[in-house]
Amino acid sequence: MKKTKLLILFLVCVHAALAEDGYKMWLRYAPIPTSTLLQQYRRQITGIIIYGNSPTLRAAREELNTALPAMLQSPIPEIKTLRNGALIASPLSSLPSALKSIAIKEVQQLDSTGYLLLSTTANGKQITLITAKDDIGVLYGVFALLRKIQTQQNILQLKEWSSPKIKLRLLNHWDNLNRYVERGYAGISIWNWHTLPSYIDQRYIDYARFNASIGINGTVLNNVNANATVLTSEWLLKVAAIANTLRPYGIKVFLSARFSAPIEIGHLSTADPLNDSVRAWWQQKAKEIYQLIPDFGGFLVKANSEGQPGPQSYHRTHADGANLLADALAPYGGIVMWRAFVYDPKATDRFKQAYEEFTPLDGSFHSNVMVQVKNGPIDFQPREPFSPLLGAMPKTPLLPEFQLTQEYLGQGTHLVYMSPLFREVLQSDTYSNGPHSTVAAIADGSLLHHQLTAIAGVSNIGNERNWTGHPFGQANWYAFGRLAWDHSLSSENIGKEWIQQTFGCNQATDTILSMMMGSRETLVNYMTPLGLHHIMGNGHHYGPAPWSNHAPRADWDPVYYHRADSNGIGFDRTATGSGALLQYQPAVQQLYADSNKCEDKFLLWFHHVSWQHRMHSGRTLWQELCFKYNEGVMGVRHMQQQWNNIKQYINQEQFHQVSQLLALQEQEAVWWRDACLSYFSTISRLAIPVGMEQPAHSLQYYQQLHFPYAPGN
Ligand code: BDP
Repeated sequence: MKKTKLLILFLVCVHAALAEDGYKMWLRYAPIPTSTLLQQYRRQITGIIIYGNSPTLRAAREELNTALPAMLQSPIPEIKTLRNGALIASPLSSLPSALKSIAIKEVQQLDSTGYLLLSTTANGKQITLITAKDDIGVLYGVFALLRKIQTQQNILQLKEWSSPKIKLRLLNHWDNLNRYVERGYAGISIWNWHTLPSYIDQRYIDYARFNASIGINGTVLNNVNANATVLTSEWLLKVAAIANTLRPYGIKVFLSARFSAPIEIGHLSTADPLNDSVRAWWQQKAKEIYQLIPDFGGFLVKANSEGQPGPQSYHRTHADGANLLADALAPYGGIVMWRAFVYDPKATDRFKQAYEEFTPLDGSFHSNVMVQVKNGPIDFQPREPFSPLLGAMPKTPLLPEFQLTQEYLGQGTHLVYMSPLFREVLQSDTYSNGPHSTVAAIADGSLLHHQLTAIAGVSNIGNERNWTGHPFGQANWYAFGRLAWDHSLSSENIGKEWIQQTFGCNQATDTILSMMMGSRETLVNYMTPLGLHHIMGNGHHYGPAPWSNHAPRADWDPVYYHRADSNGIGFDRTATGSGALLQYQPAVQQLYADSNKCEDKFLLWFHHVSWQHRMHSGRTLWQELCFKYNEGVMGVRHMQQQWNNIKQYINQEQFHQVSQLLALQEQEAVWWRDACLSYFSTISRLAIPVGMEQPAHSLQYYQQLHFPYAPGN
């Protein structure tokens, strides 16, 4: 006994002494400080019983064995018989009958992957029960209990059950096979294809743990700008090795499929979806995949978009293309996620295109096809109205796509907590089936009773030690998973959970939460206030370039989006302009149609208004624009102060890292403000109000900055 105690003490000291490099993210399992709560946990959990022995239950056991002794700083042995303080983690079917009858009522209410946490008495012993219909539910329950302990909540009278609202909760990796990550700001891809399938990096297992801990249950391994090589027999073995590693954690593997693969690796002369040889090729490919990966999830496809091949090259529709792949996967239960991210340089307004191309196809997709729709009509901007396609295809299950990697939100250097962005979109009412037709209700299938339900987040993960580059990028991965499981959770609660698990439960929590909660609005203010959008540098999308008008396509140019001229600024999308607003339901149109009533935050999305336009604040548009840009810069400075105030609670390494990043963010916020206002001031011929900080450089200076090696491009 003495020896074990000593060993634990030693381990605890080593744990504390080891520098926190962020690798463990929200699963740090730091020792709970001595307190009555710690005493309670120690009384409450004295031993572990797991009935059953599947790979998933072994993962659950391992997690408990790692986490509990570390947090409780006392040995928590595996035991065979019930005693006071037994923690039981097992699927309902494996429980002894006495326990089964205690839990059966609640478990029946769960879906196949939900979990139940219950404090109860059995055979006169006080126990904690984690149970579910299936092993994966048990693993989710284990993570839920560990989250409670990490966030130092009472676990005395647990009676809590939870099932995910959305069935498929997916990460989309934009990882190329050479490990370059498109729009990646956290190093290269974690998938080391070269050493697969023989070498299984510990990172793959930890990746699975992190994802399972927040309920992510699917991952698309490769970039939507796909390389057909991943579908060759040699590479499928590598994919199978990843699938085998992730499977115990309930995570299914999917691939981005290149539509022209039958030509590129199948040596056919066409990829025409109605051609018999092409159909046979995909069927054979699906068969091969399922022999290696029996639970393969399916394909994600970007077709006829930004130069990717697709069915339109053969005068076929998106539905023809999607159905081709869907038919090949159907015998095995696989699905196709067909992306609606399409736009044509000839279109009058890029905003309108996905809707125009896809709504006529509603009803023509086979039953295992989902259409994947970006959250906004343009492209993952700091703020967008919800995509009008969401709600406009009632016969087709739609799957909203968010972007966790911060392509347009400060990339690798800006602290931006994106949960408020996700929530803003999920809570938006599309009115597509009357009031309360929220995007969330479309995603979870409740609005139109779709059985296939999913949500996707473009991953922000790379091989940097802390996974996401910016330490606060972890919060976006975390929040996405938590909201995918339960979109009714608040950003505050999710943020608080993340902070406490990541930085410990201490007096810094409220300050960090306040930094996070304001951060997205702050970014919108210093980048694209009042409904401006897509005014970042061409191609790499780093930094401001509202003057830019030389792209190969007009709809890649900022001037296309802000339309500033001597009269005013903004994109008229009302009936008098491009008419994009008419793609929404009348109730939504009403919100935005009148430039005097439209919320400031969407004003320039829908209206071209004069520089003198009177804003809700009483200021003119020009004054308001200056005011907002300034507010953004001040917001970053405020975050810097807040961070400095909590220095004593944060470990040195992390404190220093975030301080430096915030300093960079401040410089870049100033740059955004000064470059944009300098430029807009030459167009409006109005001066930046006296008393406001004035740009340090001339407009020409900002215009000549260029970034040939900006990351992720
Ligand atoms: C844009 C990115 C581009 C992606 C594209 C997509 O700039 O790299 O390939 O989206 O989603 O945001 O397909």
